[in-house]
Amino acid sequence: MVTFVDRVTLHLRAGKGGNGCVSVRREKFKPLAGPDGGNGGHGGDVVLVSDPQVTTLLSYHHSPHRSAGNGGFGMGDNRSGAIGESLELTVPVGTVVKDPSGDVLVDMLEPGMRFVVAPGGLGGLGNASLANPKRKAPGFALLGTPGWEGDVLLELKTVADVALVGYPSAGKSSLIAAISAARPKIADYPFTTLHPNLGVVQAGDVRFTVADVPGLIEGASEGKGLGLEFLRHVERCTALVHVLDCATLEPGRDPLSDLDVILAELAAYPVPDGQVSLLERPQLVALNKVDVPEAKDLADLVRPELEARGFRVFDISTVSHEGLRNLTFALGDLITRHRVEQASAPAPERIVIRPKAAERDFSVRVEGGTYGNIYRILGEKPVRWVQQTDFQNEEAVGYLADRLERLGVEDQLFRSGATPGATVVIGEGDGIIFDWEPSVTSAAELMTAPRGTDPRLLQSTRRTTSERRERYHDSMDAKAAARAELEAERRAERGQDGGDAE
Ligand SMILES: Nc1nc2c(ncn2[C@@H]2O[C@H](COP(=O)(O)OP(=O)(O)OP(=O)(O)O)[C@@H](O)[C@H]2O)c(=O)[nH]1
Ligand SMILES: [Mg+2]
Repeated sequence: MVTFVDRVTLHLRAGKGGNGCVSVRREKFKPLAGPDGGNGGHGGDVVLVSDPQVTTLLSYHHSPHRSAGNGGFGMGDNRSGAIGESLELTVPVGTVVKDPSGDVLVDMLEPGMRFVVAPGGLGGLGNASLANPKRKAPGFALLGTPGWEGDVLLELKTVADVALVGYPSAGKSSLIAAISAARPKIADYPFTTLHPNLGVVQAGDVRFTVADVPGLIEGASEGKGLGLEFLRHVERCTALVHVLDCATLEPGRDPLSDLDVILAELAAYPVPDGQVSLLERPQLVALNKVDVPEAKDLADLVRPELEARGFRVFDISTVSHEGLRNLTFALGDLITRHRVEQASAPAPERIVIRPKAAERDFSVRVEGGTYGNIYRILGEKPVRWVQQTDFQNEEAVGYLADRLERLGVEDQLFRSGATPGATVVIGEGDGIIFDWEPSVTSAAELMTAPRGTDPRLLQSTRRTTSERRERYHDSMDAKAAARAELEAERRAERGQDGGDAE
């Protein structure tokens, strides 16, 4: 049964945004009292939170499909849809989040870090929000956009100050059990430890963490034993302790050759860019099992040689607890010194995760197709706008066209050589396909008239000032003529009447 998992692929789906609502307010004596359709709620995000209480990615191994709640629909009477419930996934401190191609998205190396790994979709605007002085009663609303959907890779890299490395059965787990409250499995067969164990050690007033990783053997870098797989967990350690077994009865093994083998394996481990290679970190040697008399003799024998090679050497026994205090205090000093150095060193550049600046741009890609060129419009905005459009609703489609026009998509299409009737696709894949009918404003460049003239000017319906003046005079003349006629008629009538009376 698996009890420890340090690598897992998560399949995530953030919540979909709720659709906006089309609704018209009705009042007793005013049945059409304006739009009142509410906005859809935003979809919930999937958020990773680093939590020191969590030590394994096991739960994600068992259920890697996770999704956040969808946003609710907008409703009439200006009621907004409910906001989708966000999903928080707790991960151990030291989890590295990567995209499927292996690029690091974020390194959760501090407790309490939050990373929105899958942002939820946007809720669509209701027709109340789409109303403006020019468009008083929109008969459409925007749809919610889908939330982010995809895979991410979680990789746990334990964060500890000290790592214990050595052959199997050298007593690494026994050591961590003797100096901390950790209780790993201890047994006299190789590869007892199958996953890293963490312990907290208190030495005087220094407190530091120690990691025990599975044993290494010759050829580990080629995958022998458990391989170098678990050295990922010592990557972030400040110091290494070589635990050497002085009581082994295996032929061909002694503390010195063991150390050489381990050093060679460690040298073969590639650390990520920007980190100190394992062998350049401070290293101490612990000669273990000195409670056994022969082991004590052997330790005395090899100590000068090790010291000559520049290592600080400690005789220890995890059974009698001999030498453990010296070792932990030496480690405590080392860690304190390192911490002071770190604090005085210029702070490493903090990675600030900003929401991606909304892409102002879009691009038009020309692709050859069986029936002539296809013009593909790519860019965050056009793609989102298409997602928000209800294609059953003509008004909504018109709104989309207006938005695209305003962004300058049409001009760009002309510049790319599109002609009326050309096939235009928005987004990758099949996307939304339509035959393009340019609107008048951007048609100027399509005209075949000579440069500097525009045939549209000829059919201009706008009157010039002199024309207007002429028209005015004409109408004034006409009015004067009409008045004169009326006057003449009246006079004639009066003449007749007068004639009768006289
Ligand atoms: N006599 C004696 N035996 C010890 C001492 N430390 C560990 N052992 C024994 O050595 C054996 C292996 O110990 P572990 O702590 O499991 O060794 P390990 O290095 O963690 O081994 P793996 O997990 O297999 O890599 C056990 O049987 C322990 O009881 C010691 O100081 N003295
Ligand atoms: Mg062990």
